[in-house]
Amino acid sequence: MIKAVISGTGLYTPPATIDNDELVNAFNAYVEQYNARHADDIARGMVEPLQPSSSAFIEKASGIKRRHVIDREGILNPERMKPYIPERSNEEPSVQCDMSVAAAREAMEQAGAGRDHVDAVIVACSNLQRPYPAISIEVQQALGLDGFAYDMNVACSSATFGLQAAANAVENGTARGVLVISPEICSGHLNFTDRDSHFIFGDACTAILVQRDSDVADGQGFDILGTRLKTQFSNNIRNNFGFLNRADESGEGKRDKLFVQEGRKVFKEVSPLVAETIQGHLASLELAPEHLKRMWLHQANLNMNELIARRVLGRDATREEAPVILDEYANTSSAGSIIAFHKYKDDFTSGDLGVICSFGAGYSIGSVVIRRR
Ligand code: CO8
Repeated sequence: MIKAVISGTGLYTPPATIDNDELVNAFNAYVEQYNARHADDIARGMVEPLQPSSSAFIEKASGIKRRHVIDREGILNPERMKPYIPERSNEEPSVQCDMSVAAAREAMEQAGAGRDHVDAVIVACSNLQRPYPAISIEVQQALGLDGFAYDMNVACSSATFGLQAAANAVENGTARGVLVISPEICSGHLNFTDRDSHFIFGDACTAILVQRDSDVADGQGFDILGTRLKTQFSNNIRNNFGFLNRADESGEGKRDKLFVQEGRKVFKEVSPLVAETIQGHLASLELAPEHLKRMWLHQANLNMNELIARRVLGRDATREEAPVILDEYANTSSAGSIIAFHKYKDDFTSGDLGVICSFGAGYSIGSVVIRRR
């Protein structure tokens, strides 16, 4: 029987960063300009004045200190408040293809896998820069791979859902080696003029290579012991951007065509669901939380992760048990838990157990239990 193994991971981090003070300065300059522009209507009570943001609030409410972004200048320009990412011709690689190739090459190198060992590419992320042709097929060509490729989107859980699809394909023999790549350009869909959410997201791309066990050297990589996915419909994280927008002009430019959320509700509703999903998943594998060396959790909010880890373990988790990368990267949607895994896995020795767990819009939760070979 074929078993699926995570044999390598890769990460592309955009070089540009924005810290909280820089982001807040740009936001507050925008607020001042807006309020000055609408001074008369504000005085007549016809327009609500905008409130300033604060770095202290951002760090306390979320744990985020800075974020990496594809473009800094456009986001920090109070006249613009969105990234500037120039369009490319059809003859050039797309932005998401470039990010994907960088992360995928690192994953293949780490695994020691050549092109002959990889025959499927899943690009799994929250926001795809075009509907077709699939970004994954472009990546497949750029990497010189045979086989097949497809894109998928389950918001923050795209990478873990992609991991289940990859493990299934390897175990049932429809693929030999599958790359799951998450090129997250969250800055493209973040409303930088919205005080409640302007600080939440950053950009990054991760790649994971899943291979059949017989292709991976003994003692290398992580056995996938099991995957568990859970979805439950909610409007609390939503983005109504889509191909039907042009069919009703009245919706153009409205707030709901970018990321919107009820952050408090998400926090309250998702945290217990995640803890239950991890506990149920471990129990189904006849494992207990104390068997885990590490939880690589989705990186949206530090307080949320501490609460989830406490619920799973029955006590506070240490930073070694539940590593944090959101201080440096902010929420990179589906890339977050994989960045944590990529950066905090090298101290594992044979037999050590861990769980990768994502959660987010949908709601969607993905749990992947793994064991160092
Ligand atoms: N500066 C200063 N004060 C602020 C700010 C600010 N920027 N923002 C809000 N406040 C004020 C509010 O006005 C409020 O004031 P008052 O108490 O007087 O009413 C007070 O601060 C508290 O506000 P909140 O209750 O909103 O603050 P919270 O403590 O709940 O923190 C968070 C807000 C950080 C958003 C928190 O609720 C959170 O992180 N929740 C979880 C969210 C989450 O995990 N979401 C997952 C979404 S990601 C996902 O699924 C992927 C989607 C696809 C990606 C798309 C890319 C763009």
